[in-house]
Amino acid sequence: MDMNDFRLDGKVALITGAVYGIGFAIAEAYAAAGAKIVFNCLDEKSLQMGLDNYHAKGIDAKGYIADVTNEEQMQALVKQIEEEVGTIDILVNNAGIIKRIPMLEMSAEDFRKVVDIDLNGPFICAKAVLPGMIKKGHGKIINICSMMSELGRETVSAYAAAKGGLKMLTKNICSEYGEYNIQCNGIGPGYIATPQTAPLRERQPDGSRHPFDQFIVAKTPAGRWGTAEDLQGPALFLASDASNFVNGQILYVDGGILAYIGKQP
Ligand code: NAP
Ligand code: GCO
Repeated sequence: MDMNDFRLDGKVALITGAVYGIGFAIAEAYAAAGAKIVFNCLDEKSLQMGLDNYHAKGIDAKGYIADVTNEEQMQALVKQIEEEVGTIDILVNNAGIIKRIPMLEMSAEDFRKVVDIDLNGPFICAKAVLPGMIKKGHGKIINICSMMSELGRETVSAYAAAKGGLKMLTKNICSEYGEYNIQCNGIGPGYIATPQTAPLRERQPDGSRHPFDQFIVAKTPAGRWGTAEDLQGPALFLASDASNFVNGQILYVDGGILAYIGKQP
């Protein structure tokens, strides 16, 4: 076992939407392991925020404005990265949104928007990077799935449908491109304290913890919300040569919540 197998020296990693949150934490870990970091975002404001965040951590990241749902933009972005940085060795499909709306109140447009970003986006981005990976003879694609790739809950129908689909897209990319030494795996974070879940952790008017916050902590054997940093080790493993025979798997990083039926009331 060579511990250098966990290094990413000289590798080019594109982490979509990695301005803050989970994507940013994964990029930090990859930079520490030697990777060149590239991220995309939706507008100038996010681009500057991202560059400032990376600069504050001493990371020389390159950022570009491109929408993961726009195939033309992502194809052009990948070509620009290949010219300016190098062929992409690692893609993390991190960009994603959630809309918490009961199905009967959710418009088809809202449903489509969530699926477009959370499922079509990863398809578009994987399709853009695969040719370069095939040519190079190796590649790593890591899809940020969710516990909702396995479970449903009220108000997240679009998100669960998209993340369930992302689990199967992960298995299909594995099946179709494994022969080119390309590994495609997923990470399924549990409940992680980021801006995306901030509404579920808001203090109540009386200062008490949000009922959902209390529910999740009780349902999680680890007895806490996850942090974006909890995902760094698993993400590094799946991006490194240490996982070259791991393909089509979803690695749940959830504090044990998926394994646990919950305490008797
Ligand atoms: P977040 O804080 O909301 O960050 C998501 C990032 O994606 C934002 O920077 C967002 O840009 C960007 N983005 C959204 N749509 C985009 C598009 N069309 N093109 C490019 N970038 C886009 O989310 P997070 O909590 O870090 O989650 C990151 C990923 O992990 C998501 O896929 C999420 O579903 C998944 N996940 C999160 C949790 C959790 O508990 N937090 C658990 C499981 C899975 P803006 O800043 O412009 O909105
Ligand atoms: C929700 C949460 C979850 C988490 C995550 C769990 O509203 O239930 O946002 O969906 O974001 O996906 O793995």
